[in-house]
Amino acid sequence: MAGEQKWDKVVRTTVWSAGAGCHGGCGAKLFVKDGKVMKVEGDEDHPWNQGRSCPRLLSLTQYMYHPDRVTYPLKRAGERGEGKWVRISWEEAFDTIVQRLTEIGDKYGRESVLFCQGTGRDIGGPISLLAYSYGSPNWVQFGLSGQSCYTPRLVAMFATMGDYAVADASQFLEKRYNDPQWTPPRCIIVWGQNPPPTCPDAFFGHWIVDCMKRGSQLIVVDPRVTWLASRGKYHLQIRPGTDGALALGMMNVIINEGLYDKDFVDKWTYGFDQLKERVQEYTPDNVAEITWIPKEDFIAAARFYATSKPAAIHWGMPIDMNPQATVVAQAISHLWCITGNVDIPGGNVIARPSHGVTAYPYSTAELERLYGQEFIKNILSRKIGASRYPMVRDFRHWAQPDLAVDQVLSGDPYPIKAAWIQTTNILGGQAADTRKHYEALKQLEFIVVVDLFHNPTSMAVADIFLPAATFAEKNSLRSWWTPLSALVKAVQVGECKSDWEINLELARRFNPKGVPWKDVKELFDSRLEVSGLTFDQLAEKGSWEMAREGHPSKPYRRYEKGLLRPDGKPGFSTSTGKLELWSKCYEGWGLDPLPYFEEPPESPVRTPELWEEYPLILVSGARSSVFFHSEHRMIPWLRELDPHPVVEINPQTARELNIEDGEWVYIESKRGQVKRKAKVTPIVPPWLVMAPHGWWLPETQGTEPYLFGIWDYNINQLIPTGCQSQSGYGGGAYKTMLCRITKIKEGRE
Ligand SMILES: Nc1nc2c(c(=O)[nH]1)N[C@H]1C(S)=C(S)[C@@H](COP(=O)(O)OP(=O)(O)OC[C@H]3O[C@@H](n4cnc5c(=O)[nH]c(N)nc54)[C@H](O)[C@@H]3O)O[C@H]1N2
Ligand SMILES: Nc1nc2c(c(=O)[nH]1)N[C@H]1C(S)=C(S)[C@@H](COP(=O)(O)OP(=O)(O)OC[C@H]3O[C@@H](n4cnc5c(=O)[nH]c(N)nc54)[C@H](O)[C@@H]3O)O[C@H]1N2
Ligand SMILES: [Mo]
Repeated sequence: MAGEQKWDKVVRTTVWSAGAGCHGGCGAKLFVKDGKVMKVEGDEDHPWNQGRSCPRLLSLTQYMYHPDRVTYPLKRAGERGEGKWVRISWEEAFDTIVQRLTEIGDKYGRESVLFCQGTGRDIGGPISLLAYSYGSPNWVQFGLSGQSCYTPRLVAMFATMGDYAVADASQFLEKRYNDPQWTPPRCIIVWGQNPPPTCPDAFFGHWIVDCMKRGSQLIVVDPRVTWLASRGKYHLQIRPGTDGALALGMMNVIINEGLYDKDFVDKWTYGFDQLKERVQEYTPDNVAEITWIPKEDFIAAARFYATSKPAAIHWGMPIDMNPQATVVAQAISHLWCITGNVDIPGGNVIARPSHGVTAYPYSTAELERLYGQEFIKNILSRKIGASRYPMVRDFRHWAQPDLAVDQVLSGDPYPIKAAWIQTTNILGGQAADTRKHYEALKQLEFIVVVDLFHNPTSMAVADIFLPAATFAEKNSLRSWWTPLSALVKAVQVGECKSDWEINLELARRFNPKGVPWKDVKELFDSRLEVSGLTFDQLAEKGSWEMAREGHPSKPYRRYEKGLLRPDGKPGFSTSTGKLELWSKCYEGWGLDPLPYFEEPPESPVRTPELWEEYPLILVSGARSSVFFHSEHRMIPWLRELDPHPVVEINPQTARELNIEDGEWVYIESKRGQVKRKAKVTPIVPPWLVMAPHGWWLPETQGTEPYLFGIWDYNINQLIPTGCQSQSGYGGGAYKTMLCRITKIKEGRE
């Protein structure tokens, strides 16, 4: 092919949403020939991934052009669950949806429609646009018990700091590790997260490895021996759900030994004396007993963290799934506050939407302007959970998921009659208590699913199925910290549309006044106005631009420069202007303003009689490095790497139970049982088993009653709902249940 132009074009874009699936935000190059993506590479010019790409990105073409992908709108032909569908046009789909949702809204009230999303892809914008334009306050991550992903961390940090902070691996700087402003953290605590195989929340595992190459030493807090744990200076092998006690115990050591940053604490924090008093209850002996970590280990780790400035903490979702997650996250954020590791190079830096752009309207003022005061009042009062939980009422616009499913079933205080399901596989992995969510969804009169493939949820309950685009097939916008990024459309597949296109069209039909934009690009341009860039300009820059020097979205030490507060004064964006170790917000919500520890709902300590019958702690859902939640099981390259629904069992435990590696077993709890293939591995301690979530078998029968095998394999059947803490956010028991393992006898499989 010498001299011949091999590709028609190479499109530089941002990886986010369907395809790879993740929250990542990598830069990618898509090689296009004859209207098809032929090859994908990580973009070596992108400061975040610097050319790297994950297995899902590398298999993108298998995903985009998969024979099972749904590429035009469908209408259910037979009964729900029969798997009979007919092709319809977009026009018919839109007309039917508008007609049905209008009828239901007129009869039962607009709040009777749930707008359900999954994890944070580029869905927050389109789905809130649609829900609010339609007039429902019930935008919800349906099934995610306790809203326990990310939200508890966010609220704890906002309550403490007025902002959100992340470990600084130089990601805010274009030159990255070579930028002279940056210093590597001397210590990084990796707390309940396993970043190398995952791509969690706009932070990459390889950043930690890059920091390690530059001298960072690790403290890893994880019950499993992860790759990073095996390379840590300290590995604190914690009993799941006891992280709050550990954080308080570490503060006990740091404060009582005088290792905190006194000047910083005096100048910039509020409530230190009360915190000091509170941590006295958490003596090293108590904490060792609670957490099962030898006290010498966490004392040494606490000393190391406090004396290694700059030090950073990088944490994960098991914190959000902790009982009292908002309290645990508060305690962990106090660690960087009392050691003065706030917004300094190599510490925990404040992360704000790049250039001040928000990809969708979410401030109350903006929402009021678009949808009117009456509607905002409605959100605050009618949103499910708002009247029970002040935190749910005031922080973010989500409805509370555990109450939402209960309300579908009870009709109390008002009926729920329809659901719009977009970017979530509720029955295939998001929801706790799968059966309860199945019963609830089955009751609804009308359900739309917007997805790329059929899955157990769409098969069981969809009336209309709308085909969504992958990231390679759409324009979209991302301002999740820096850089400000564009997703740039490279190709079209079938009749698929982006979530933004679908929802903009429907939103306009429901509320022409609230939707002034003629198309998605015009909407993006209006969101981008504060950056001085248009969507096309951003796309032309290779799809990203880093935050600009002097802007509040660019570190460091912004609290000294008056860049954080609306009044332009130095300090933090809290009511006291300080880091609130005693939280005024929590106090205002009727919650304890200081952190404390509470046992998980089921545990050897809280429910000892249950522990006798079910003597293993069940952690579910540690991430697979090839799959994203319930996705990608149909992608050949990925399935080959992770072929079976497994359960990790320690060799000693397996021996006691007479179980060999690779044998099929039951995981049983008081709620039921699922099948798994034993993976005998010393990664887990003898008292714990770990079962990945999101398992269904796309190669098997999708129709009722089998539904691709969810009743056999979906671990979420063993996870209860209703464990949200007093705050309403957090506490989903996905990591802290009790179970036992039994061998599947001959003939029973
Ligand atoms: N047992 C257990 N369960 C868990 C967890 C756990 O740790 N343990 N983790 C929980 C957590 S933290 C989360 S966030 C949830 C996640 O739960 P979900 O977000 O529901 O997970 P996915 O399987 O990724 O489901 C997404 C669905 O949306 C489709 N999809 C993907 N991208 C797009 C897109 O851009 N547009 C559209 N329209 N559709 C798209 C996919 O094909 C898939 O069917 O799962 C939770 N479930
Ligand atoms: N490849 C891939 N990447 C993903 C996802 C995916 O499905 N696949 N999902 C995305 C989503 S939505 C999320 S929320 C993130 C989640 O990603 P992470 O935050 O990394 O969450 P997990 O993988 O569930 O758990 C991380 C580690 O915490 C440990 N752990 C379990 N329970 C506890 C506990 O009680 N305390 C402590 N200290 N540790 C515990 C587990 O052993 C595991 O090694 O990943 C995102 N990235
Ligand atoms: Mo998540």
